[in-house]
Amino acid sequence: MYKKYLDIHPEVQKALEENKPVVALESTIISHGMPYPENIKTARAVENIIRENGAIPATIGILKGRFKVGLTDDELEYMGKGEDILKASRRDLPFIIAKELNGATTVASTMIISALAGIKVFVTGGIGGVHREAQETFDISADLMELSHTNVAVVCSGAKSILDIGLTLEYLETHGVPVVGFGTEEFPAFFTRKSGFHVDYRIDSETELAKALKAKWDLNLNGGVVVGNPIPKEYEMDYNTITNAIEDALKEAKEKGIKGKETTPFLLSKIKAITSGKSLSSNIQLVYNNARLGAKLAVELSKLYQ
Ligand code: PSU
Ligand code: MN
Repeated sequence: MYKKYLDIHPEVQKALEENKPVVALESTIISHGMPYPENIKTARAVENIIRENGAIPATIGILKGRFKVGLTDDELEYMGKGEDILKASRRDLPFIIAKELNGATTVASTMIISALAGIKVFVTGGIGGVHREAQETFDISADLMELSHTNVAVVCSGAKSILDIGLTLEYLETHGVPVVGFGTEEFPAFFTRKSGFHVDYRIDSETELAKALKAKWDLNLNGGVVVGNPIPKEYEMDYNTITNAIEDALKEAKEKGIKGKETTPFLLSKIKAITSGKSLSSNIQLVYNNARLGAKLAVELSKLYQ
C-alpha cells in the first residue's frame, strides 16, 4: 500500500532486493543546514565515501509529493539550490504529498521513509533534541519521538549544545532509545568530542554494534538507536569559541522571537556566520566520518540478515 508513495532509485532497489548494504542520508542538512554550494559538494562527497566503504547511498527527499529514496544528481542539485523546499518532519508528510510539494527530510522523516524502504542504517550530522528552556517553550524535536518507535540506527556526532544535551538524553532514556558511543564513553557534542554526559554503552566495533541492532529488532524492541561518533580530533573546534558562538546565536534567536521549525536552521546559520565558516568545515568533516562508520555498520548488518 505505502509503496505507491515511494520512488526508489533502481540501484538502491536492486541493493535492497539482494540484501546488500544501503545507507540512508537526510536532506534537511542539505537544504536548511548548510549553504549552497558547499551543501551539494558535501552531499556528493558523502555518497562517494559510502560507496568506498562498501555500501550504496540513498539520499532521501521529497519532490512534487513523491518520496525519493536515492536522488539523481540533478535532484540533489535541486535540493541544495531550490527555494521552495519545505523542512519536512513527521507531521508534514501527508500534506506535502497531497499538495505535491518539495520537502527536505529531517532525521524524523528520513527515518520514516528509510523504514518504509527497508533501510536500517542512516547517517547524518546531528540529531534534533530538547531545546534549552524547553520547560518554557516545549520545543522538543520530533526526532526524539521517532527514535522511540522507528527501527533505524542513526549514526551522528551527537547533538549540538544549542540543545540541552542532558535533557535530550533523559528524554531518550524515558522512551527506551539506546544511546551508544562509538569508541567513546562520552556522548559527543557535535563540534567537540566531549559533552560532559555519558553514553549508555561504549561500542568499539561495527560487528558488535550490528549484533546489538539485530538483537533489538529480533526481540521486537522497536525503535532506533543513537550512535554517537565523535568528530575526529584534528577537526574538533575550540570549546570556548563554539560555546560563545552558540550563546550569541541563542541570544539573537530569543531577541528576534524565532520559534518552531525555524529555530534549528536559524541557529545553524548564525553559528556559521559567527565562527566565519570554521564551524562549517568541522560540520562537513564530521559527516564524512559518520559516513565511513555508517557504511561499515551497514556492511556488518547486511551479513546478519542474509
Ligand atoms: N542539527 C544539526 N544539523 C541539522 C539538523 C539538526 O546539527 O541539519 C536538522 C536535522 O534535519 C534535524 C532537524 O532532524 O534539524 C531538527 O529540527 P527540529 O529541531 O526543528 O526538529
Ligand atoms: Mn523544534
